[in-house]
Order: sequence, then structure tokens, then C-alpha cells
Amino acid sequence: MRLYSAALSLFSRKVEIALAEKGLAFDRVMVPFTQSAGYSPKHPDVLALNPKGQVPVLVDGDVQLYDSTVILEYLEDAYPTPALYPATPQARAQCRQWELFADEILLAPVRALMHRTGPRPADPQRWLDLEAAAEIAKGQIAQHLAHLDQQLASKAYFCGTFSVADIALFTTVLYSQRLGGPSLKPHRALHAWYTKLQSRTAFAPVIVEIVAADRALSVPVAGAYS
Ligand SMILES: N[C@@H](CCC(=O)N[C@@H](CS)C(=O)NCC(=O)O)C(=O)O
Repeated sequence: MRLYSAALSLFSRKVEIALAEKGLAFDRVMVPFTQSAGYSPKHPDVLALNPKGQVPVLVDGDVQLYDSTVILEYLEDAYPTPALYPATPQARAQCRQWELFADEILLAPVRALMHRTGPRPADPQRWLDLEAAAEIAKGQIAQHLAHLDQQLASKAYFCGTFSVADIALFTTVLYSQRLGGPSLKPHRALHAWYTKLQSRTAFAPVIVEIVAADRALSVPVAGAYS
């Protein structure tokens, strides 16, 4: 199996964690990324394998897939043990919904913090405008974190047992933390869940690599990882 990934690609890291949870060996191709040029120039294999030109891309024998959600569903079908989705249709749908919440709803305001790791714009007003938008986004993230915290009041994982929902939500919450988003500490259940996942065998090395990539590639962010 080969995975095209990138050092600071949230969606690729989701797939890396799922592969590790399933105990699947894979060759990893890290595509180039810099804060100033992003993913440009794009890796030629990624351009050939994904019409969107994005990572992650998974190649498993004859199977060539892009999009982290599609890849995770393929991994579950092709390599069902250990399961990363619950058993019943209702619970599986809820789990997929949580993944979408992480990737699209929670990530939307987290994106508004992403300028912080990149080079400062030449125009100081542009920076002030971005930071004003970031402050609004922080309020939205805080509301989402409170909602997630409530969900965990009566269960250890978002879908009862550990699942794709936890992988997706963890990576997006991690990104909120590396970008100086609101602290998790006021949210006791969420903070405990986050701490527990950080020490899982499949998560810990990925987190170490993301922190190292930030040190190597990103502008330091005040309050990051605090
Ligand atoms: N929905 C896709 C999103 C993939 C995505 O946005 N990948 C980013 C890196 S995290 C990328 O390759 N961006 C480069 C680009 O869009 O040109 C997924 O879940 O895999």
C-alpha cells in the first residue's frame, strides 16, 4: 500500500492514524509543502491520481483512491478488523455524520486561524483583518468545543466505542490547538478524551511529526499547543 501524504495535511494525517489503528503497513510519500508556496509545485503522481490534485491519495494494488473519507470507508471494507465504524446502520450513519462535522463544520472556523503559521502579509492592515476574523472564528470554535464536551459527558468516545469519528474530530481539534485556538481545559470531558487519544499508539507518532513539522516549516503561533 502507498499513501501520498504531507507533513501538515490534516486529511492525510487522518488516514495515517486509521492505517496505524488497523495495523496496516504502508509506504509513505510525503509531497512537498511550504507555508509560502503551499503544495506548489504539486507532486506529479498526485496530479495523475487525483483530479483535485490533493493529498491524501491511497494506492492499494489496483485500487487508487483520493479523499480521506472515501479512503477510510475503503479501508474498513477491505480490512474490517479492527473495526473503525460501529456495527448498526444507525450508529454507522451517526459516525459518518461526526466525521463530516469534523471535516466541514468544525474545520470551517479553524481554517480562519491558518494564516497564523504562514508568512505575514506585506500589508499590515491585511494581518489585522485576518486576526479580526480569527477572533470571531475562535468564538465559533469555543461553541463547537462546548457542544463536543457535552456529547462526551455520558460516553468515552463519540460513537460509544473508538471510531473514525474520534480520529476525524481529534485531528481537527489538534489543528485548532496548533493554531492558537481556544483552550480545551474548560471542557473537562473533551480534554480527558483528547489526552487519552494523544497517548494511543496510532496517534502519538503522528502528533510528534506534526509538532516537528510546525517547528521546521511554520511561523510560531502564540498560545499554540498550550
Ligand atoms: N476532502 C478532501 C480534502 C483534501 C485536502 O484538502 N487536501 C489538502 C491538504 S490537507 C491539499 O492537498 N491541498 C492542496 C490543494 O487543494 O491544492 C479529503 O478529505 O481528503
